[in-house]
Amino acid sequence: MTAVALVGLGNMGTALGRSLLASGHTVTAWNRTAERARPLVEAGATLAVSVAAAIRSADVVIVCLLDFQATEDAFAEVPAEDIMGRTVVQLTLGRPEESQRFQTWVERRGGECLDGFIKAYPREIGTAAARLHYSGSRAAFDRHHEVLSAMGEPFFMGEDVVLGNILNNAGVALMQTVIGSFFETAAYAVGAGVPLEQLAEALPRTLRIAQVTIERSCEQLGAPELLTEIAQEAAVDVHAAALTAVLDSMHMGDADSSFARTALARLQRAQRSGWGDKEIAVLFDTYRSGDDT
Ligand code: FVH
Repeated sequence: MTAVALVGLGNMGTALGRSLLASGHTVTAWNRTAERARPLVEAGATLAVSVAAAIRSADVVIVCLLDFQATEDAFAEVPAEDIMGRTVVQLTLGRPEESQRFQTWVERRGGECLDGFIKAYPREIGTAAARLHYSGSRAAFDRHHEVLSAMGEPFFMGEDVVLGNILNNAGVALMQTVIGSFFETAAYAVGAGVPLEQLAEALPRTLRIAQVTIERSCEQLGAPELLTEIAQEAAVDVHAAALTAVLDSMHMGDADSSFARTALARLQRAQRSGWGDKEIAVLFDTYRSGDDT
């Protein structure tokens, strides 16, 4: 059993607290709006009067606030000696430089820092569906494996906080783009009469094909000789012809098609570069150049 301080009791912080209590750890929690702590206190946590008081009661400090400005506000009054010898696990989402600055802040005060990324919704925390990626202090990760495991499967990415942060940002960008594209597609299909239940059943299956494409593209990008091979699954020309037909159909209705049009522009750019008979992984270079025409 470990004494944990939990800073931030929003939707995610509260879920983290519940999973820690369920695993037998003690939780002393702080939230800017004390009223919001009530559900976790009813579940067995102790409410601290300040961030510093919560930290002093614990070996491990878990932070889950809206952003790093909120972290700065919350930690402004914490004396350096309260951080000394403790592990601070920062689960707030932010920019790479913010993660790095926070790590430096903790280490200068004699603490160890882990920057973590939550790959789950609050309802999944503490279940097998939740995975949390960590970077920063390997020693802290190993020492507190039991606490970290209470929240979800812990996965260590490396000591470089910035790389962990960037990988997480890539995941967030991918997720938001996929979801945006889902709504665009749903607006088209529902507007054309497809029942929502059929949409809910069929579209997630397409994500499986997207997953295979991501895995295969990573494999090909890691072995550039594969990129020059003639496509064996689906060539850029095939993707472009399919999406052109889809867009013709989408344009018959009123729905927005900006995601699909952007995707087609990329495929056409690859065709202009002479890559029409290659696998879709060749698109990577069109994104690296930063020119989106
Ligand atoms: N919810 C999710 O599914 C995602 C999953 C992936 C990771 N995120 C990140 O987790 C962080 C917290 O997200 P959240 O969903 O818990 O957010 P809220 O429910 O809005 O709670 C926000 C907490 O932050 C406190 N807070 C905000 N500003 C300040 C401030 N200036 N000083 C001190 N605390 C502040 C807020 O306090 P209060 O409004 O209740 O007083 C909440 O405790 C986030 O980084 C996600 O990207 C979640």
